[in-house]
Amino acid sequence: MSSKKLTTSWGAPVGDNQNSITAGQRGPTLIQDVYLLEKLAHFNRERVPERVVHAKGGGAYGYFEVTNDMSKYTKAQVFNGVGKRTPLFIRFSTVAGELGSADTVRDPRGFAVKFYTEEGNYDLVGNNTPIFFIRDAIKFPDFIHTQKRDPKTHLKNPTAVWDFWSLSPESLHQVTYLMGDRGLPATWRHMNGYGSHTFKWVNAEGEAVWVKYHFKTEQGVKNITQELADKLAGENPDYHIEDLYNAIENGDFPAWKLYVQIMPLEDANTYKWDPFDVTKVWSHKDYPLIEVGRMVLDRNPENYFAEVEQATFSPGQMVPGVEPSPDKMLQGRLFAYSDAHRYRVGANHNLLPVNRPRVEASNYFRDGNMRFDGNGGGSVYYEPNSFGGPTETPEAKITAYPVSGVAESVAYDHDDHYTQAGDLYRLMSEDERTRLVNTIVNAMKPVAKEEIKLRQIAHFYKADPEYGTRVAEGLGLAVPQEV
Ligand code: HDE
Repeated sequence: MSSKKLTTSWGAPVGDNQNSITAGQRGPTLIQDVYLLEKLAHFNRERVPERVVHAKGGGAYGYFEVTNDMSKYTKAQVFNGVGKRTPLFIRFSTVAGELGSADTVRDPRGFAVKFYTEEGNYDLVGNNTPIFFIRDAIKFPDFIHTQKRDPKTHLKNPTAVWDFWSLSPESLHQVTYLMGDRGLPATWRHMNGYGSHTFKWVNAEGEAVWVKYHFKTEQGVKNITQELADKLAGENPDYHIEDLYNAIENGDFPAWKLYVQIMPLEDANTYKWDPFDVTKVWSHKDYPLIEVGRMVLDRNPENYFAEVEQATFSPGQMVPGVEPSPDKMLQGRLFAYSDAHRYRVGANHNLLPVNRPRVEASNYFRDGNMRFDGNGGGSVYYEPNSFGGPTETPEAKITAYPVSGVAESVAYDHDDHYTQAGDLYRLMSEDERTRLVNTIVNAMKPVAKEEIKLRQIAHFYKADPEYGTRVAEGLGLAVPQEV
């Protein structure tokens, strides 16, 4: 078998990859062994900063196929024309753990899809839950601090977790979801995905609607028990990565159906829930699921670092026909992701093969770290110009959207954090409720201050008196007397 010549990074043949150059057999190593220096120096630089959240994950390639034409609602080509196929890359992840942490911990799971559409990349960066803990981006760094390690002990800190949640009652719905059975998906293949936020779709006539995305697993939703999750976390911390990899290698391609909920623009002013509040869902009775298409994952990446670690998803990467809503979380995310990419991967992250659009990107951006393509060659590098440079597409402008108001720091005006959390509790079977309460009681036991526990119990009680009572009893604390 003929093998390739081993070379330095500058392509010259390597004479010896086992023995460094020394001054005699026992002499010190010579600085002139530049290959050794390069090898050690490159090794020191193998790590890039891990994602500050969603550090641990796995990815796969696949395609999306339209089964129901959406041109009535959006001009986005990816959702138009029955049978239309668009290649995609997906990354699943846990949120709070580090790169080497266990896959089966109780946590939301990231569900980030990059559609390589004919109009550029469209990233739908969602989770396996339709809601979130908070609803204003300004709270995110503080929230994540409580999910990560305590700066003094470098341990997870349940007191901080429940202190923050009990003082941020908008989290109650997502906390109930997370502490329930769906907080421990059996595998990534056995969970649903959600865009979570409300987005805007615009059709070719310029008519807009509000939209929410739901990916429903064709494998069926399957969860595991806390006991099994704990066992797997010890025995095989990479359980979910391995499961997805093996399923795809074995030709058992996982699939999801994509549905949307569509809300007419004007309903946003009168609907009983603020549709831009990501801690709330829209009732499926009010806005039924409409099928859009099917996502299939059929190819594993060739190289984890190149394709999964360096993948950069951003809710800001949209295509014509998809626009943001005024959701305050989404608005913050429009900045945060691309900023993370510039820091973590570099200003030219979109030139990397996994991130590069499948259509040619042509613009007046030039230079920057690791500009490894032709950098526009000798083409015109400013606009306006008289040299036939790339031109605008007026149809791709955002749709006009009237806004009014006074600039101020202002909260959402809907303060009912309890009805939907209570509805979720009441939807659960008796067994599920018992597991939910046990999980919460075990999670809250180590909280250092009784005041925090009581405050949180009062929230559970407001959602449903039985819910609050059972948690209080489990913790051996007083049951609140009134709502
Ligand atoms: Fe993220 N989030 N997030 N997030 N998020 C990141 O982006 C952030 C939020 C989600 O596989 C980071 O590239 C802010 C909601 C996924 O690469 C960072 C806010 C939802 C992934 C970031 C949120 C998500 C991330 C970390 C509040 C579900 C992994 C590094 C305004 C709808 C994507 C990076 C992947 C990753 C910020 C809230 C999902 C720091 C500021 C809500 C799936 O930019």
